[in-house]
Amino acid sequence: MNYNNSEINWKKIDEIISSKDKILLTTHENPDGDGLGSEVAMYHHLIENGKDVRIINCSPTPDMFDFINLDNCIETFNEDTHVEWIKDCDIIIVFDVGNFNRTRDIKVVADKFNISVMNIDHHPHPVDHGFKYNIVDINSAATGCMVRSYLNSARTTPLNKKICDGIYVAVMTDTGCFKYSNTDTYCHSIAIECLDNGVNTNYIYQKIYENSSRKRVSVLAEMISNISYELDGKFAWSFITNDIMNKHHASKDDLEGFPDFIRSISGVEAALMIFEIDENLCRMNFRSKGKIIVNTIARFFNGGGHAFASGAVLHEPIEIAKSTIINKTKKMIQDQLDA
Ligand SMILES: [Mn+2]
Repeated sequence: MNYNNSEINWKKIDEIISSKDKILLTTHENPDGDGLGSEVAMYHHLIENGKDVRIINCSPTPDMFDFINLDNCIETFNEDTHVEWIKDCDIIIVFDVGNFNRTRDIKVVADKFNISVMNIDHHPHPVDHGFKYNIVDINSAATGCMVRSYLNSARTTPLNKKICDGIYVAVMTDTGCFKYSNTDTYCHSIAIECLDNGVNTNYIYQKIYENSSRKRVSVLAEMISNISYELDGKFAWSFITNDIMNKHHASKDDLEGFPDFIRSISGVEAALMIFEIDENLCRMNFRSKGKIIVNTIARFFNGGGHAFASGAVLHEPIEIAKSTIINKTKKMIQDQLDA
């Protein structure tokens, strides 16, 4: 089955999911609100339908999402305790992954035991994506919107609050609180439905966006002081080294939203954050206000993502990576501006 950005027949997809009894749900490493919210929504739907279902991710759940992790339903992969359960699953459903490799240990287990995998995602995927069932809609604002569409076909009863909490988290986070250019009427209709079902939207907003640790603010201050402007201020970028991270005892979770912050600057069309991962590896995250396509730049560095939000890694020490990335990015943005 391959719905690669074509009209999706959710009834057919439900026939497959309904026929399975033992189901693993998962998402990409360093999970975000869309991946986690999609899993949680699907989990509560499948539990209601009597399925043997678990959520197991390759990375831990960031603290800010604790409020949807009821009864610790979101587990972190542990080779000693989970392989035994996963190995005879009827199907694995992965959400929001962009690339199957980003499920890390889960993909290793899926491959080893030859388990069927269904992909539900709004990222572009390569032709050889490796999924038995590939369900992709790159026009969907969030994977959570696709899960909502699935539930519409799969259920005859209204969504319960637990499902709505998951859907709302997914859609709210991937639309930047209904602000980004991907926000459409469907996103708002989902928000209305969630409000009608008792979702406490302000509580969720505060949990996710008004919960900054002091170490995050300290790292943010360093990031801001490191911003450089290029191309008459149309392109701005900054970086975070491990020295900065260690100085403030910060963790990866503290860096959420930094690329969006740079994009928010007046006159900036394209934003870039470079993060040092280790002495020979950096991560880059691009954001665009809508004029510059940034996944082409990410793809040059063997990464991927959406037209206006993308990323890649580069195996170079950060001091070298900075000039490699900035020179190429400036050139590719200039080419788009000239076109
Ligand atoms: Mn997403």
